[in-house]
Amino acid sequence: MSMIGSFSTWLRSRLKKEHKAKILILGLDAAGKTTLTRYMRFGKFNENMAPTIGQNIESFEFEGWTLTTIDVAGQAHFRFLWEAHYPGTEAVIFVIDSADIERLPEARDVLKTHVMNNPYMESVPILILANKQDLPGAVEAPLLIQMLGLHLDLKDRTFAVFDCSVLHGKGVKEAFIWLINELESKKY
Ligand SMILES: Nc1nc2c(ncn2[C@@H]2O[C@H](COP(=O)(O)OP(=O)(O)OP(=O)(O)O)[C@@H](O)[C@H]2O)c(=O)[nH]1
Ligand SMILES: [Mg+2]
Repeated sequence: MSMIGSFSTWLRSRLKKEHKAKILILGLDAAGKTTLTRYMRFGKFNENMAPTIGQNIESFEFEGWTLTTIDVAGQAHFRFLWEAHYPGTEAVIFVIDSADIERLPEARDVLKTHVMNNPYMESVPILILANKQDLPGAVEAPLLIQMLGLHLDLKDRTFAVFDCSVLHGKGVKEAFIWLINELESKKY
């Protein structure tokens, strides 16, 4: 093989390698993490009856990337298990049920403890999904940012909040495109 040929083979393998990312999906129980994961994996909404116990690990292709998602159990008594997945996380998705106003303070506390104050998450892009926008009374991103104080707490971090409804498949793709762009800019 010529020098140019072997260089381009090497470059291709490097590029392929770089187009992989481990993404941790966090959030309270019933926020929609597993529904999101299945939507990305199978391309459609599936009614997910069972709360997660432990975690679901899925791999799927998106915009030329191989994304491995770790969708954890959100119930309070399982949250200690999240720690095992922090090392090597390249991006975090925090899913919020934006129609469940009563639990927004809890979502904020969990976000603060497990993402904002987590040394493993210091330089990873943070995608916050304001999910369940199809439900009446769902809080939209600008208000959610105010209510959770994200404009203050995350001002030095790479983050974005996207409105979405996994049920209707709205806003999900756009949010993942933002994440991919952030990953691209970190890897090159
Ligand atoms: N209306 C509506 N319901 C949704 C949406 N996304 C998820 N759900 C529903 O919310 C419920 C909880 O979804 P899950 O995906 O199991 O939530 P989870 O965050 O994985 O919960 P844990 O596994 O307990 O941490 C299910 O009944 C879903 O069908 C959405 O965009 N709109
Ligand atoms: Mg789940």
